[in-house]
Amino acid sequence: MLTEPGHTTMKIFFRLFFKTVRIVLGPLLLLWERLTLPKAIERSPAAQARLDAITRNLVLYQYKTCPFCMKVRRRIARLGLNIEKRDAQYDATSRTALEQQGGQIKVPCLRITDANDQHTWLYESNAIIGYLEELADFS
Ligand SMILES: N[C@@H](CCC(=O)N[C@@H](CS)C(=O)NCC(=O)O)C(=O)O
Repeated sequence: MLTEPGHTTMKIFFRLFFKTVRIVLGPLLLLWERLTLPKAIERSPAAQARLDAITRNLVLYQYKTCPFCMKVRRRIARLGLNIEKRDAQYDATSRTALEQQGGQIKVPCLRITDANDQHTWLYESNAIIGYLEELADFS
């Protein structure tokens, strides 16, 4: 089916609008995040080491200024988890991996690697937070 010209114009307009919002609000959002990042809950060094061994198998694909990613990053900070983060917006390798292996360009996405080196790609901020909370609870 052919795309209507009006539809294409609207798409371009929205893309530019959100890009502008991101450019203007992005630095402010990052500053706010840095100033208000929650303090990590305390746990024993042994418990932290156990948790670190588990979270070594996790990678968060994200955009710096995506609000859903910020929500997940705040929870990661609060839970005191050490999780590698990859920029799927500007880092071409990460973006391609997210699209080809995860299945879609949507962030946040948590890549979970199992004992057989198989990856599961978990999308949706609430699902990721639920998964991380369970990990932190059981460790
Ligand atoms: N319901 C999703 C929403 C995620 C979402 O909309 N992420 C946006 C960035 S803020 C996205 O990935 N858009 C696709 C793109 O930028 O190409 C969640 O809670 O994780």
